[in-house]
Amino acid sequence: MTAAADPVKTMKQEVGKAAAALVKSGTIVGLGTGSTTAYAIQYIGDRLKSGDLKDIVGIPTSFQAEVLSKQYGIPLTTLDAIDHIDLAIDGADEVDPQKNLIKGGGAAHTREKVVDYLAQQFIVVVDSGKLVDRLGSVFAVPVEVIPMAISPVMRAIEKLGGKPELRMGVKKAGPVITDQGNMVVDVRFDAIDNPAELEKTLNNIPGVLENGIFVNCTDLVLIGEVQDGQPVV
Ligand code: ABF
Repeated sequence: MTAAADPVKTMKQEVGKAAAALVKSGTIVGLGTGSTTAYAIQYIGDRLKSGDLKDIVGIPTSFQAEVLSKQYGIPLTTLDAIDHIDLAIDGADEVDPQKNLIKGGGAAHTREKVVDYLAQQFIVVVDSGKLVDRLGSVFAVPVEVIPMAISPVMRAIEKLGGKPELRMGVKKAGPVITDQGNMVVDVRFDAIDNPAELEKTLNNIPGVLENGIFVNCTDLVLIGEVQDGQPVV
């Protein structure tokens, strides 16, 4: 007896497929991180294999994205070898009505922000559970910090009214370490009324490398949901 398909997984697959369908031949594609974008990477690979898509190169936003892209046969390049990115596809942890995002649940937001902000078109792939009225309602703001500055950064964040917590590994004991060798502090705020302002303030704290607030950069949000047990995008 076949196991009933997991509607959430199927929905993520549909969202990823919809994003992959928007990739044009001969373009440079930013490849995001997370489980939803992983399906977009898979379907881009399928399109290359079928010949439906040709002559693209990818810019991965994390080691995870790099490994997946190689697994699915997507040729990769680096930011030193190109002068633009045509389209970036990436996930998010929260999306507000102005299409501002909280990203970084996967501790990859630093490279993601470089690629996603450079892209001429940035597409976000999420399930409907990521939609919020105001950023910070559900997800804490991830902040990448150089290890030697963890203590003063956490004090500075508390002065801003945030509640910082060092992100610890789930399987591996000790703090999560980013692809850059830094740590992540997750910060809860009572209310984020001005995401653009907070994004600048956080990044001005000495020792902070990057935070997971993404503002004024998203062109299209593809939202998946499950209706009557069926995935809808
Ligand atoms: C990544 O995708 C992160 O910035 C974000 O936290 C995550 C969301 O992953 P998923 O699609 O698995 O919910 O880009």
